[in-house]
Amino acid sequence: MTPATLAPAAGPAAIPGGAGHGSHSAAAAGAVFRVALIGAPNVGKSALFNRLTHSYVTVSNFPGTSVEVIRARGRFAGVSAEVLDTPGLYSLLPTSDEERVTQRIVLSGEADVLVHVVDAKNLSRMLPLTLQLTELGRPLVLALNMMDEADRLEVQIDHRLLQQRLGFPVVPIVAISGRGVAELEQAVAQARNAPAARMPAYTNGVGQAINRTRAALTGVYPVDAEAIVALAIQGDAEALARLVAGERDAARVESLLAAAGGKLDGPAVYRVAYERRRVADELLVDAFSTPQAARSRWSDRLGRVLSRPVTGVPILALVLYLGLYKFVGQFGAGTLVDLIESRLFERHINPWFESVFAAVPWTWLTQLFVGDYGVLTLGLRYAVAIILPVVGSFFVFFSILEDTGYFPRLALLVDRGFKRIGLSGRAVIPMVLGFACDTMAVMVTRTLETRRERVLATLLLALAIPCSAQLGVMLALLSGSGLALAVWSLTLLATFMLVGAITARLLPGDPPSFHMELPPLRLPRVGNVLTKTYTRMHWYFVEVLPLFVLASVLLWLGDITGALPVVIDALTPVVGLLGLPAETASVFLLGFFRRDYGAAGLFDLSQQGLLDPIQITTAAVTLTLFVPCVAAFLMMIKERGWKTALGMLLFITPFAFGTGYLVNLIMRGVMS
Ligand SMILES: Nc1nc2c(ncn2[C@@H]2O[C@H](COP(=O)(O)OP(=O)(O)OP(=O)(O)O)[C@@H](O)[C@H]2O)c(=O)[nH]1
Ligand SMILES: [Mg+2]
Repeated sequence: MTPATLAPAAGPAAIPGGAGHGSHSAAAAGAVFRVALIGAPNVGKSALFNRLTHSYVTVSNFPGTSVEVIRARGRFAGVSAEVLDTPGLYSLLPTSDEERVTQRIVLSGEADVLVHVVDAKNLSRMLPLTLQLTELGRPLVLALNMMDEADRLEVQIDHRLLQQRLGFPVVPIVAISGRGVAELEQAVAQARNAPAARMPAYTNGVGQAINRTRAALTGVYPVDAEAIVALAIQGDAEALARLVAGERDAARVESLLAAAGGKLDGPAVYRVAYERRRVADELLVDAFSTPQAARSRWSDRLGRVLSRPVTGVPILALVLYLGLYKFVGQFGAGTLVDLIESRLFERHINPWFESVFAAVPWTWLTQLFVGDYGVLTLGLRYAVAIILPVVGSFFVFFSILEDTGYFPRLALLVDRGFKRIGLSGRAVIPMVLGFACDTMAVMVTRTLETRRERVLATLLLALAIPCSAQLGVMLALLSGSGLALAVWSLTLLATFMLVGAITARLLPGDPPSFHMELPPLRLPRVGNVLTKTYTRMHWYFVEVLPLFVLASVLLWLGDITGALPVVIDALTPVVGLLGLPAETASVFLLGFFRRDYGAAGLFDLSQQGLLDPIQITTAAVTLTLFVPCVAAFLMMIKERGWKTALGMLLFITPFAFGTGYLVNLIMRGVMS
């Protein structure tokens, strides 16, 4: 068999008279050109992006970390360029929203150079996407990332041979250490002025179908129309729309595509994909091989242990116990909070603030800063003394788990249970991220394939998944009583399953399918864990502190205008129905701004000995089920639309209070 080659000399000639490229769109001010990093999920695009631009975007060991396009400046052989980090995709034929984002970037032609980032050890699986990218007729560079792992597994890659056959640069790199990145930068700088990549010589009717259709087109397209035609033949709606817009004749486009499809035996979507696969296999002859022996490694074995129910469930319980209960709950929310809150704030900072304001003659001003709802004594204290240590320790724990590759195994483990509530194992990632931050998680529901699944996941996130800040404070609050902790966790779990199962019945649509790539288990890198924790804490603070201050100011305003007592009076019978003392009314008011703010308030009350275990449980359950913070609600509106978001709010509010009411009733009944 003669290996295929795409080198310009032997490859198909450019179609004469073909539509030119769209103008090389000007990149951001000062940048001379634009580079887009494209590739499958979890191959290290973001890690490479951070190297190229010296910026930081999240890098995690699971597919679907990036769901948005991020842009930053880099330098390539001394020339400034804008670099785009994109959400991962398996082919240019998208199956979910975040893949669609990347497809749009690629088809819009805004990138002057495309860098296809692949996981070198899985090169064979990823090369068909390289071929699909060549169809765009853009300068292309293939970055073989994770060469460290490929070397360790003794994967043989002759990148020079491959480069010769492809006709564009192939550069082995290790994004996390920087190995080969300088060469890659050089290659990108050169590729910019080199001939563009060309579509390979597809046979079995595929090349003919694409070329014929292409030749009949008269419109002007931002990238080589071959790529768009190939996608349209495969039934992609976006590509079809582009063709119809370019030709201004829907009927003709349709008949052209029908004729092309007629040339293929079997469904076009598979024929075209199969053809790319075939050409890729030919290109890899003598250039790529994996040793069989490297297959069963410790990480594979451990991975199976983690995702099989018999062993996986106890391990999950252990991980939760050690990570959440011991580390976040006892160390973070116990030891650290104690240190900062009781030692630092109560003994030093608060008295100092108070003494400073004692000299101020205006009571209203004193109240604003150091009163009951003072910006300093309440807002700052809750944010810094209670929530900061809790979120901090949670983010450390979470980042470690993220980087090991445990989450995809967890997804496999719970897939069957999730099916019952209309979700697939894929939804595990947003759900787990919800424990870090619901706002972030609602955004990540984009990785789910159907709208039905996205709505379900958003509702469950808003209702039953407490975010890290809240979780930590709740754990600290509940850890005094085993019963309270048990009732709280079981109520949340039951709500999650029950509301999920019922909503899944009510929402029309098919149950989702599940396929998720399993990345290898890796030892977390300390640097990445620390950077990630720091970035998240920073982000959290920028987000939280203004809200806390705002809430304090509003409460203070209410207090001095006399409106607050009226609202609290109105709320008192409601909390009374839940068997809670009047003091909790203001806590619920705080919880309206952010649930963790409310949780911190509960923690405060319980430390003053104002709540018995039943009251703690009731208040904790109600507050946890209650809508997330204002930011999460805004994100729900942004991602799901205001009607759906408002509908969820209207359901969740009475549901939370109703459940609290029942918990109180049942516990009092049972315990009396
Ligand atoms: N060993 C090794 N690990 C790497 C390398 N590059 C990235 N990783 C790891 O691979 C995982 C995925 O990296 P990301 O940069 O988040 O991957 P991505 O392509 O942006 O993923 P998505 O955003 O999900 O599409 C992380 O755990 C990285 O630490 C590499 O060259 N060698
Ligand atoms: Mg990424």
